Amino acid sequence: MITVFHPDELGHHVRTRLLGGRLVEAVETPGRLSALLEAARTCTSAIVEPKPADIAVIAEIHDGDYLKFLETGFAAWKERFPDSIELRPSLHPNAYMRRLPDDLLGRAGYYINDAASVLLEDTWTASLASAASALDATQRVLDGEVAAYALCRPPGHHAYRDMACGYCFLNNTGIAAALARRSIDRVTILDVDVHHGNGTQSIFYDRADIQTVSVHADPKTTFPFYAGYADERGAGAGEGYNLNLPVAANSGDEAYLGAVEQAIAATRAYSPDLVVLALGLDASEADPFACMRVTSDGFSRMGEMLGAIGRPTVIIQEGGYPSPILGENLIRFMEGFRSGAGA
Ligand code: Q9C
Ligand code: ZN
Repeated sequence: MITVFHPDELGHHVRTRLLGGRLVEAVETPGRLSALLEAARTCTSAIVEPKPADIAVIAEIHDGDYLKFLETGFAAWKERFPDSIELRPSLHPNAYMRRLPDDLLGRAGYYINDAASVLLEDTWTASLASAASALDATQRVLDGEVAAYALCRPPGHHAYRDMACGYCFLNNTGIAAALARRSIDRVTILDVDVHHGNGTQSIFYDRADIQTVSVHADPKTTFPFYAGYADERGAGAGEGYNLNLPVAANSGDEAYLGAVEQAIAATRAYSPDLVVLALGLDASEADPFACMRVTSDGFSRMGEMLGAIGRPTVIIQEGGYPSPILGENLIRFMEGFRSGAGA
């Protein structure tokens, strides 16, 4: 299996995160990508650069004005606030008021859901590079590779059609699925990141051609809080094609892998032509978010179970934050995946 990665993904260096009313050290950093890249050098056969992203595929998943905001918003912000180093809005629409205004501050709050999703000068180029890696890896699998790994950063699964959320700007797995749907009929996006894939769920909620399945910490206690419950099953033509498998916070291997097994059963029942795997490693017992207690052995077993689905698979990196075993967890996952796939 090859790794697809673009050096522009090392940009977008946000220094801080807001926690408990204070700015503390960021965790979604270029450094976490370097750790994953070093691991990928040992557990995959080669690191290759993607070709530039096809914007037309991205525009199938995201709103055009939102994309323009990501591309030009920081420069406009800089003009208005010359001393500012980052675009981080402090007010947002809600269920009672959600018109799109003209003013930049108003638009920034509209297009960015939370304080975690900070826009910098090079956020757009990093996000485009991340999506390019996802698209390139997907094309390789469509062309006949059994599996490919897209080392994506920024991550994507919290990003909505028109809203950045939870460190995510472009929904990489959704964009990968859109490309795949140009040539195949059925795609499953299977998400094992410890956080619910709320953006992905929203984008495909009313569609039957792209099944969305997410295993995650119960949103009653864990970000993104407002979505990810088991009774969210899809709507209209998409009814029955969204599956949420919340797991109690602080659970270990047995509970988390039990939910992954259910996710795999639902995937097999749908019988997709291609699986897009949203691979977050933040269910780790050592992850700084401390949501779940999955061990390195657990990631190896998870990889084996997912490899054994036996479908062409694009593995797309989502979360997973700095810890002494972040790289090891990727290596163990990939070893497991290869052995499960019989490759
Ligand atoms: N105190 C991904 O793993 N901050 N995103 C939560 C809770 C956002 C995680 C703060 C966490 C986003 C891709
Ligand atoms: Zn996550």
